[in-house]
Amino acid sequence: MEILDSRGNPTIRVYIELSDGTNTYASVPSGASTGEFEAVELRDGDKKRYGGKGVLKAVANVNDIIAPELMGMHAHEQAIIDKKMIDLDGTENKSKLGANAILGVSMAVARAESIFANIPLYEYLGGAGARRIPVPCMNILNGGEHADNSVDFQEFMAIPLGAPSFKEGLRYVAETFHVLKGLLKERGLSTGVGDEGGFAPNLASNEEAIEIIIEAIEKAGYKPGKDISIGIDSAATSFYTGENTYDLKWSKGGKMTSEDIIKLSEEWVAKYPIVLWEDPLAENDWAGFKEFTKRLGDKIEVVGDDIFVTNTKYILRGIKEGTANSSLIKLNQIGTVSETIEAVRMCRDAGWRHFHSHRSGETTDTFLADFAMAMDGGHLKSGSASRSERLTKYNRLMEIEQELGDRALYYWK
Ligand code: 2PG
Ligand code: MG
Repeated sequence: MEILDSRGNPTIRVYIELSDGTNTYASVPSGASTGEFEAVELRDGDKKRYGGKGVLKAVANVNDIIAPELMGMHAHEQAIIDKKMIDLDGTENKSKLGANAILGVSMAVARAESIFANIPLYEYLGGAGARRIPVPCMNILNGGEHADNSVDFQEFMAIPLGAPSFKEGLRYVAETFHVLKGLLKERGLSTGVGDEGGFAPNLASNEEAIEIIIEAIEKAGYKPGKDISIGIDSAATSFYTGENTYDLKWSKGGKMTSEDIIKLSEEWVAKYPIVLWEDPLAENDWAGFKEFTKRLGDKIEVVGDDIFVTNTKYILRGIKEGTANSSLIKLNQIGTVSETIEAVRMCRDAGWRHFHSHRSGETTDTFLADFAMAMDGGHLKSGSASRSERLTKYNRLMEIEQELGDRALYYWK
């Protein structure tokens, strides 16, 4: 069925029933700062409904094309079911049936089997070794395409590396979020939030975002770089204007080249407790990315999101060329659970990290929490300490940590 996501746009929810009566469902998220080569999210294009964003065609593809083909298959045959849908679609980017339709089914199948087997989803997908709770990288200040403020970089994350457990880590960064609100208020700045629940104030520069977050960390009683570190997702494709030009409206530099961006990043990494930087350069700027990694890759995690789109074809190129040292992982960028696991496997084999992520348009589905846990990447991002579609994933991880008790692990690297 068609449901609405956290931005009020249609998305798809897939219901599934097994022959023993087990039934469940899964809902699919949707991005705003999407990579050019992401699998295709099928939208109706009928301007009379939701400005063309309806997903009734994707729903029909599930009901009329996918469902009859899967009837009689076993829900534990995830890879076979996913392959079947990939073949049914027949395109390279899932544009015929829609990655939203296919992923909804793929997730629902995994969840149904875990319920049938009476094993938590993270354990079904990750085995008995799945006991490390990912560090929450909390995006407490939003900019770029996720807000309408004067900050070019999309996400500023507080990362509680020094916490003894997930629960404590979440508390560290949630407290920081509340202190940040107070600081913004004191300065007469807006405390309204962006798409991922982080504040979206009009600041004088991108750098001011880092400085005010560090101030909030300290005021909350934590040590920057020890208890809580910083991560950035520039989502640089969104301000790349072509021909080696990045148009940063809110930096002293203004129009910058790749080299200018790298120099600025080096300054920031030397000055601030930054441990992770996602999409510092645009998705087509492979050379810039490589240079960035050459100069900063031994100091921080360099994550490719739009450039790799959770696709082994691009991750492999990145591994060969030394483009990054980590890949963002989003189920809906590639469109099936099995292919997402392949992307993770490729990262692991190369000694890369994999950073698990929600989308800016989300639902209250908690699949991501279990999936990140199962893949054992050590960290995930699910937005800020506001908006329930963000917190539901963090809360699910607290639940898992409690369930695991002494078996639970919490560390970054
Ligand atoms: C990103 C994501 C999630 P979107 O760029 O990493 O934070 O944003 O879902 O809009 O692509
Ligand atoms: Mg990103």
